[in-house]
Amino acid sequence: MNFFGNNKQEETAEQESAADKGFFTRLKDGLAKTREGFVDKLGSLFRGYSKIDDELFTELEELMVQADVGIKTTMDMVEELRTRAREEEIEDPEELFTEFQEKLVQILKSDFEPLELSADLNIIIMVGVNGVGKTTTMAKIAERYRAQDKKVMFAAGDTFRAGAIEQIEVWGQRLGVEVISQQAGSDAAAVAYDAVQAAKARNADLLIVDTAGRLHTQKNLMKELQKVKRVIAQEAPTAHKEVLLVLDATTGQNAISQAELFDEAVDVDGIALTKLDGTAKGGIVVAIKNELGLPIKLIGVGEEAEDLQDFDPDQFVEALFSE
Ligand SMILES: Nc1nc2c(ncn2[C@@H]2O[C@H](COP(=O)(O)OP(=O)(O)OP(=O)(O)O)[C@@H](O)[C@H]2O)c(=O)[nH]1
Ligand SMILES: [Mg+2]
Repeated sequence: MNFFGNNKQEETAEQESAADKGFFTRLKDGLAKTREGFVDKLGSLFRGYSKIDDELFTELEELMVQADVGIKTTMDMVEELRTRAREEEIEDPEELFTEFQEKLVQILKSDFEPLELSADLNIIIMVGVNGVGKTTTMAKIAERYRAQDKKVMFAAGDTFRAGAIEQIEVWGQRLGVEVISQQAGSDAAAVAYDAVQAAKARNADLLIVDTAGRLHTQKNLMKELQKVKRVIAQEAPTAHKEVLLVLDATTGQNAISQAELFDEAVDVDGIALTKLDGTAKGGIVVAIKNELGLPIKLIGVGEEAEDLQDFDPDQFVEALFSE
């Protein structure tokens, strides 16, 4: 079965042949910077102490904040570890490290919801600030479902940035995906309207709507997104609809405020977190899970189609902590 097929996702490191860079290896490679810049340091920290004291907790807090776990989540986690150490009379720092990892899995596991096509017609609206990876992520999603013989269509809803329509048309040609577009500068909601009619007429399984990057603080542009969403809801009432917010892992804590404002404006259903391969601060995953209450559906760990993966908390933690 193709890379994106479901059974591949259950593959373990041992089952991968050397020739086929499989799912787990890609994940591990993609998280290399975070492993080196955060997890290895955590290991050294816990191993470097012979007893558990305030200094250990202070150093732990510093490491976590540096890795973008965020102040709030860091404080919550460290407080809980202190309590556990006291109540369970843990004296060995390495045992505390195990507790730490368990807590991490627990946070990451809440609301585990992968992307799924659950209706006859499924519509994904890609939203996010400029340059986070909306268009490439939608191409990667399309490639996944094309490989499962689904009929996928694109709506060229970024009518704003120069070259955006051409970019999506190039992807469409490369992937064999029909693109519905209008000329540059036209109304994004009108493109969405056309695209929904076309998707219904062609019995598409999945329509992915690109949108222009916008700052979460630009109120008028957020209104435009609301209009796109409204038109889609009116024209495709029975379709399964998702607003997928794309966040760039390298932007750190700013990603949290982006998510809050997009969620306020258009009710985000899930997050695609891109460019995890480009940062040592993968702790942002923990902050997102703990502070936003929004499911991370997909993670990007590289530039290739296969580098867009379902976010699987167990695999993620295994890839982070494996030697
Ligand atoms: N390393 C890495 N690069 C990525 C990943 N996802 C996207 N990119 C790169 O990020 C850059 C921007 O991607 P786009 O898809 O054009 O971003 P966008 O959000 O559509 O940008 P605008 O349309 O300008 O708002 C491209 O060079 C992508 O290849 C990822 O997971 N890892
Ligand atoms: Mg784009």
